[in-house]
Formats: sequence, C-alpha cells, structure tokens
Amino acid sequence: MPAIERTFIAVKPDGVQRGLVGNIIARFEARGFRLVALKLVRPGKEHLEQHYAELKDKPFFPGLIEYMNSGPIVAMVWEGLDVVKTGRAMLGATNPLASAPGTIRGDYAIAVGRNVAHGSDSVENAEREIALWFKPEELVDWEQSQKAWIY
Ligand code: RTP
Ligand code: MG
Repeated sequence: MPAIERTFIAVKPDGVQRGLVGNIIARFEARGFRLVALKLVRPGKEHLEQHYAELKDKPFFPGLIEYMNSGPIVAMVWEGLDVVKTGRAMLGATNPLASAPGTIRGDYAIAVGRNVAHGSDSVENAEREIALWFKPEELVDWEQSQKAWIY
C-alpha cells in the first residue's frame, strides 16, 4: 500500500465566521480521507506564532497572527493516501487570485489575507503541526468501513 499520511487542516477564523466548516469537512470526507481528530479552538497568539514560525520574518507576519487570533479555528487531522499533497490541491493556491475554481480558496476566497483554510505543506510539517495542535490521546484510531471501496 502506498503512502498513507496524515495532514493538519484548519478552518481559519474567517471560514468559521462565514459558515464554511461543514463544507470543508464534507470535501475531505467525500474524497475518502479518514477524520482522525477535530476540535474548535482559540489557541492564542503564542501558539499561532509557533504554528507559522517559518514565516516570522515576513512583512505580513504580524497581520497573519492577528487574523488567525481573531476568532475560533476548527483544527483537524485527516489521514489517507498522499493526503498532504492532495489536501493542498483541494485548498488551492495561497493567493485566491491564483486558486482554481473548484478548490476551497478558489470557491470561497478573494484575498490572500482571508483565505479561509490552512493545510500542511509537507509530511514533516504535518507531523510538527499535529503535535503542536493535538495531544496524542486526541488522535482517534477507528476503522473506515468504506475503505475497501476507496483503495
Ligand atoms: P497556510 O500555511 O495557511 O495553509 O497557507 P500557505 O501554505 O498556502 O501559504 P504560506 O506561505 O504558508 O502563508 C501562510 C498564510 O499567510 C498569509 N499570507 N499573506 N499578504 C501576503 O502576501 C500573504 N502571504 C501569505 C495567508 O493567509 C497564507 O495562507
Ligand atoms: Mg503554509
């Protein structure tokens, strides 16, 4: 069996405020991925700075942290074949101007600073982000009954 991976997907504060949580979950469910963990959180500035630590020298960093700290976030872990890369494809390009229609950002966002959802950009970053956002006991092990029809 090829690479079964996990990725960290988050609905950002604008996505929650705009009622897009169900839609985003539905896309990952329908694609065939397995939901491993899910919670609604306001993790605070320090946690968000750790999450986006790689971007701390970017000029948009303070605004990004303020945006991410402006309301609750839905934090999720999804698992499946190549889910890191596929999750990014489902999100669309960072700047919604370049996001293809049919992607989450291409369907629901206009501005890069309000781009609705986050997805890990590598398997290594997924592992780091999952460990930052979830305790090990929050990751749920369950058998997907439709698995034989997905793989
Ligand atoms: P994310 O981490 O949130 O999934 O986004 P991404 O990988 O597509 O893009 P990344 O480079 O990691 O940037 C993180 C978030 O910062 C905001 N951003 N603003 N004003 C700007 O030029 C700018 N560039 C990036 C976006 O909200 C982006 O998703
Ligand atoms: Mg990123």
